[in-house]
Amino acid sequence: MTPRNILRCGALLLVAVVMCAASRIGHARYADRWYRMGDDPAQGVAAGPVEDVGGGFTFDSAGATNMNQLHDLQPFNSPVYVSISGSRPVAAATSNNWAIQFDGSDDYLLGPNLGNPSQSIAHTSGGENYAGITDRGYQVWAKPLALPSAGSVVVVDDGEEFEFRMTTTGFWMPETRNIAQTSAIPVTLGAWAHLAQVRPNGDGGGSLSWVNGVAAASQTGDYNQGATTGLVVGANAAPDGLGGTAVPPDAGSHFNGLIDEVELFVLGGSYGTFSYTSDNGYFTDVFLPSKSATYSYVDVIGPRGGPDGHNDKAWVVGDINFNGAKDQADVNAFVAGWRSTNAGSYPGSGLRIGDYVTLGKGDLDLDGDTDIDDFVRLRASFAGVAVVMPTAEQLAGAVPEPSGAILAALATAAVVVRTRRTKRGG
Ligand SMILES: [Ca+2]
Ligand SMILES: [Ca+2]
Ligand SMILES: [Ca+2]
Ligand SMILES: [Ca+2]
Repeated sequence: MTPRNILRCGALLLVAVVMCAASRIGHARYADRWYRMGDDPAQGVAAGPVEDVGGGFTFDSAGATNMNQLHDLQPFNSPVYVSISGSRPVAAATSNNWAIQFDGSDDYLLGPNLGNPSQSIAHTSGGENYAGITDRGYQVWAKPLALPSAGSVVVVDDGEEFEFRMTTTGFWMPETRNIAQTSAIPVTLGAWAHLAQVRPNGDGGGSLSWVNGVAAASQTGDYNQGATTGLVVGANAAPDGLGGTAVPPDAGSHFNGLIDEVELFVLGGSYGTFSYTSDNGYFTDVFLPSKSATYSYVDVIGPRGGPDGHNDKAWVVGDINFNGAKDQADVNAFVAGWRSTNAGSYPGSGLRIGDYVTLGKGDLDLDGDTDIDDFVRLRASFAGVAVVMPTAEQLAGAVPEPSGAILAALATAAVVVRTRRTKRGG
């Protein structure tokens, strides 16, 4: 037993029992890794070089000891633990007190990739059953302190399949395989940014990225199957030609700033379907609590049973104005947002994606626009709720073309519904 496992064994026994009792039902995202960058209860961190404390590695907090579920990261060239208790990414997440700072010169962390979960170390070592599971994603907080002087630098690179970069000109840049997309979202130095990149639904579901909860890029989602290049945090990952990871990473690829709460997760199959409103940590942890006390941050449970570093509060389906309730204001917001779109606001050739901005305009299916599909969802989510719903004719009148024919058909359906209700009521 390693020193790390001895440290953790007692503390996690209870957690493991709770985990067994807890159901995964209701959650989609299931964390395969959770790098808290010093906040694992068994880590024993002090400010200073990562290699000097807690056994020398930084701990994976997703899983139990001696189960082949924990895949720690090895530090190279002395990235350091720094206290963030005065400037947390999520102020209300008070169990988060440490992050790791990278010097932008040669610091990085290295561990096994998640890649395709069915080929990952957790599955092949028997730690998890990811048979048939190919969907995945990650989210991370990054606080850049300086832009690169040339090229672009990397916050996280999972096996050279999925990565997030930052450009010399100060824009976030998601990359899938070797295709990078420069987003329109600027980097703010000295501020925490939430980065998320998700492959939610097979090759056809794309590789989708958000920065601070806002759509950043949409790319195609197929893999290089069987990638053995590692997970690198703070620099670029590349194959070494021998089945491993090139070390040191590219000299110009090192991130200058803080990185925290790196979560790599699996999706699909028994884990459920990705949902932006429950699986994007910026939306659940920062955006929703900022809108209503109904959504204020509480974290006592997660997909593995215990706290997971994310708000337990769920968005009320149909709450378009985010006030915590379904009411007439949501319907009015839908009408005001009718036919709006975020087309052209982000790069890439993948599926159209939405975010809290489009959702706030009625984009209930989160494909970036507010159209007839969203109206169908609006009506469904407000069934039995006392509101005045627009008629399809009114929506059609808002923008007569090009949706007139579809709306005319819906208007007929709406009349039928009203008639039936009248009869049943009588
Ligand atoms: Ca942390
Ligand atoms: Ca939680
Ligand atoms: Ca509302
Ligand atoms: Ca939509």
